[in-house]
Amino acid sequence: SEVEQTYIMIKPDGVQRGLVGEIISRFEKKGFLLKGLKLFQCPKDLAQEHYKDLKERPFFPNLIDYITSGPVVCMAWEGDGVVASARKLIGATNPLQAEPGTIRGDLAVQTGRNVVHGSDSPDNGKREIEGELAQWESVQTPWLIE
Ligand code: DAT
Ligand code: MG
Repeated sequence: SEVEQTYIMIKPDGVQRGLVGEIISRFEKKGFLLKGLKLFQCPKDLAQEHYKDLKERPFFPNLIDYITSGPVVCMAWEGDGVVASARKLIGATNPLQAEPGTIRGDLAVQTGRNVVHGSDSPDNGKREIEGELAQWESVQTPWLIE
């Protein structure tokens, strides 16, 4: 079976607040592998597609305005169990309910400004990354995985 990947996106508030390095560090230190990264201005139609499961919710227009309000940092992270583990590192959707030690628990206060996205399943991870990754092998791999 292929190695699991998750799509992590630092939202415009995370970029504007200078939290890019801090957030990347948490995934690096955990031992996951960075397989892709770009700074990207998300167009409205792609934001609507990304959050299409929420399109009937009252906050949907605000969510789309927020995600398209400035550049985001798009990343693919790889490792065993990375999807569920990244969700734990990120913390609860509402930052006031997120545990201290999580990204949202430490760095955010409002659901509508919760600094980071992480895929909720391996299938969605695959779908949200959609190919176009450089092929490379990290020298860390044999020191992380026996
Ligand atoms: P998560 O980002 O933790 O996977 P989600 O997929 O349920 O949460 O929702 C996606 C984003 O939509 C979430 O990060 C912030 C926004 N959102 C969700 N529920 C909300 C609510 N009740 N009020 C305002 N924004 C909300
Ligand atoms: Mg989600």
